[in-house]
Amino acid sequence: MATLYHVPLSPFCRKVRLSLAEKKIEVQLVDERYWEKDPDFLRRNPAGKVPVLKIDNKTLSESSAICEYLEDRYPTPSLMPKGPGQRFEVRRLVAWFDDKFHHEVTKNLLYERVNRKIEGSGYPVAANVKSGAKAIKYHLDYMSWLLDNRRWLAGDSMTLADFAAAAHLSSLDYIRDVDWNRAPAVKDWYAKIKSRPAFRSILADHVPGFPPPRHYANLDF
Ligand SMILES: N[C@@H](CCC(=O)N[C@@H](CS)C(=O)NCC(=O)O)C(=O)O
Repeated sequence: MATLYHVPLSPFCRKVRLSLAEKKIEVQLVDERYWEKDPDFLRRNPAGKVPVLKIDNKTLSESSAICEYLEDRYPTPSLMPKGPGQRFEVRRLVAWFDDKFHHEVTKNLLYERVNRKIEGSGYPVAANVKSGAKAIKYHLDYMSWLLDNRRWLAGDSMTLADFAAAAHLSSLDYIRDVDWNRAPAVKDWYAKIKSRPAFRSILADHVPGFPPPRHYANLDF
């Protein structure tokens, strides 16, 4: 069986968990306190970051490289379209969420409110939280604009782009930082993706000291 070293609210780990679950690959989850820099962990990934996936006698890191490995090795069901233009769009959007959204929103909200407390690195910096709360509005509006023209974020089918976005938004929803009323199209998209069996384990997450809101695991909101 595969083993994923992760932290429950990490969007990068969640993206990999969603890919594994959608492809029905059984996985054992191991909580990794990456900030403690355990030598065994650093041997598995010298970059010192989660996720790390052990599968097929390999130790893999970097969430997008992992997801593309899974796509190549376990192609069904596919989370990547076939055409070069569509594949480009999926990769562009995965980078949008894992780079831009992560820096502007996830770091400023999730890492300030949750990671600082768990890692013992002080109180949230109010200016960062304010900046994240402002930036998420722009991102929700951008997603709404995409979803006005498409069924899924990158086109007609569900892809890794949807999992990247849902991974970030689900972690932020866990701490009540998503104003779903601002973006009905995004809310509908999230309700659709959240009701997939692949999402179950993510909706069952409980981080001690941070109880999720009631709607977090509610499939109809
Ligand atoms: N580009 C990496 C980013 C992973 C990442 O930043 N993970 C965070 C947890 S959400 C981490 O392990 N941070 C530890 C560090 O940066 O030292 C990926 O996609 O896997």
